[in-house]
Amino acid sequence: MFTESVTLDAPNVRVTDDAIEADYLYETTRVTLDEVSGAAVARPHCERYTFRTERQLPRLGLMLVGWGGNNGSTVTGAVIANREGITWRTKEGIRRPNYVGSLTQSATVRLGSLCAPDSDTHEEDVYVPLSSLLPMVHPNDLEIGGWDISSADLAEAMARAQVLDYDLQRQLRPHMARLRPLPSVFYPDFVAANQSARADNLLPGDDKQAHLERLRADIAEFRRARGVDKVIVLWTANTERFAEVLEGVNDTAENLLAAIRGSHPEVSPSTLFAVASILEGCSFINGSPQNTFVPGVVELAVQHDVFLGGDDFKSGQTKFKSVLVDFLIGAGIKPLSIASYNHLGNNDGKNLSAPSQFRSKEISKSSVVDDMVASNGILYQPGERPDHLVVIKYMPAVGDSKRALDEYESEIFMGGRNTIVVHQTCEDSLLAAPLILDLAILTELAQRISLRRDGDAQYERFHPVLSLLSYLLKAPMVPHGTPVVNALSRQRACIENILRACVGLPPENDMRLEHKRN
Ligand code: NAI
Ligand code: DG6
Repeated sequence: MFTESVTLDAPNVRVTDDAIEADYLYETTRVTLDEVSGAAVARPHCERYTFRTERQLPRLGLMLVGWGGNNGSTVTGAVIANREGITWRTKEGIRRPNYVGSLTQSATVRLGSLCAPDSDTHEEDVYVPLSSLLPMVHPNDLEIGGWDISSADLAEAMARAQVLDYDLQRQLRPHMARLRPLPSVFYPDFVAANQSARADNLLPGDDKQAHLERLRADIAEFRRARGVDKVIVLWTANTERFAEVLEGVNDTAENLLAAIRGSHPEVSPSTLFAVASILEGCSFINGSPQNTFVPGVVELAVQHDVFLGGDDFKSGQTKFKSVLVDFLIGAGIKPLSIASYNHLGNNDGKNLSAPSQFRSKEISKSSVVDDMVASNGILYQPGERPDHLVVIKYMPAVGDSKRALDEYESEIFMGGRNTIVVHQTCEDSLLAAPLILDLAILTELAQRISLRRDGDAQYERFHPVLSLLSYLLKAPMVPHGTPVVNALSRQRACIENILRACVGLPPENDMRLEHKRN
């Protein structure tokens, strides 16, 4: 059964006007290797934590870099349509705005099983909205703004994107025409040459320090003018080429700041935005695949205790891949090859038709099965991996409606073969837009959570590299030296179980012993 809201009856939880404090037993398994035999030695381990979540919701600003792109205009139009309750006609009838595809707005979690009062009988499962576990900002309340190298206002941008239905665009037009992206930094060397034609809204000159100061001032002015308590900056602009990581240039925070002062050519626009955001104390999320987060950026974020999330929205093909390959390898089946082909006709596809921008995407799309392969030493010898091919082609005629074709060839029992072929068609931006909202909402929530281990004097925040967001990103960035998890179900369980911990509930373990006893 489904119910809309949750009330807590937990002795380990204290709810005040300011915060929810939950005492929590964190149980893990610690493994050591036997020095003689090399066998794994497993020991159960528990630690007591207290999670503290501030209850007061801020007025949240979301600044999009690439606001006038397909994702930027689609997410903005969708929020306005939801906020204003705009319905629209299609040939199938009247449509209503929604947040389908958003984890925080449209997904549920199993709270527990329904029990009669004072009884040990467990009946059906009870599901609640994921967003009902903790106070979260609602997307309708977001203040959205941002930058674009194209001067088109958001109404023109929406029309150019050709994503939303015409009758919706028609009604959104007066709202969107008032929204105009701020001028941005454009270093043409980082994106495809074919993007220069739309670059008519640029910060003058090529002094990167001056550009940094201007971006910082933009953020501060947005905060002031819109009266928001917090700002999150999110890159949904074009995919850039990878920046070279150079000793003395972008390898440390100090060197990076000096490189900006010297307008070094390897400082990319996205890195400049990340630095501006960090220096303004704003979390920064990278929705594209390039290495915005060079080591100097990560060090700067740690110094300023600001969250970074990245890289590259995980919307369709890759989400499916991270489920399917997890299923195959988890079932003891050996994927031998993965051929991932797609074509699309939007501006993203146009930009990705250039080799170095395609290469950035190829890297992030290819990394998503690494941990699953490494997890199974029965199927794969050390260093062995499935062949993995990624192809992206620009096909203007299909616009934003991306076509993805994947073939998974696996080895099954006794040398047999299993071939699975998947064909997916969908509007790319309608998959990505809800992820933008989730990334902002979860990042803001993470800013209000702190945790304290028993015996520690102080609460601490999550590490500035916010791996909690992995579910939403193709190539999840994690704190240095910690394992990357790509399997979608594990990434989702991480979010769900952390939210449960914050309200003092045990993690979902799916043992269901209550239904298995005689
Ligand atoms: P788009 O090309 O429609 O939008 C990008 C916008 O960024 C354009 O309006 C462009 O003018 C602007 N731009 C380029 N450089 C800029 C700069 N330096 N400063 C400010 N604005 C700049 O692309 P779309 O479809 O919106 O995708 C955006 C990004 O998200 C791309 O990098 C894409 O690879 C990535 N992405 C998209 C997914 C999807 O499903 N739509 C999924 C995963 C990633
Ligand atoms: C073509 O691959 C364009 C890309 O920007 C993708 O559409 C985007 O990265 C989404 O990829 P996926 O694999 O998450 O569907």
